[in-house]
Amino acid sequence: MPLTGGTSFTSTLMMRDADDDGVPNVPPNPEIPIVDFEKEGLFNHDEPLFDDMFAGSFEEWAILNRSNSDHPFHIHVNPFLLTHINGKPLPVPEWRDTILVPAATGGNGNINDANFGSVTLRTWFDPRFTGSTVMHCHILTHEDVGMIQRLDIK
Ligand SMILES: [Cu+2]
Repeated sequence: MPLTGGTSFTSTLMMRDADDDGVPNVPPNPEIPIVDFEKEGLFNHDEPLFDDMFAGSFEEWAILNRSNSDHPFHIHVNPFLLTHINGKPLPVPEWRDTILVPAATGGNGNINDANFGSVTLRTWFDPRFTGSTVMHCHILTHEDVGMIQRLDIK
């Protein structure tokens, strides 16, 4: 389902930084971000995002918005410490379970020339809670068309 003037919901990506290979798709399409990340298939509610999320561990995630709409990111179970918005550090990091990931800006109609919106957060998987949970866009019409991702914490 295309966003207005943008890309499909399912190509709004989230990834660990180490997964960002940055190899372009072929052929390039000005309405679809150039991506070839390990986690290109994000927003799969049937499969876990990563196979190696372990209770008791800390992780830092950058969540990139490669679309022309804001998307409120919401995660269940473990809140996170929000440290950056669009790469700018917050004066004081905030504990959240929801944060608006800003839309990409600029690009003159070519999403690949846009500056992607982003938030950076640190999370700790509380060892009291293992099993499956989800993160999703809190615009429920987006969630309902697929912006929801299963997480398995072992
Ligand atoms: Cu959304």
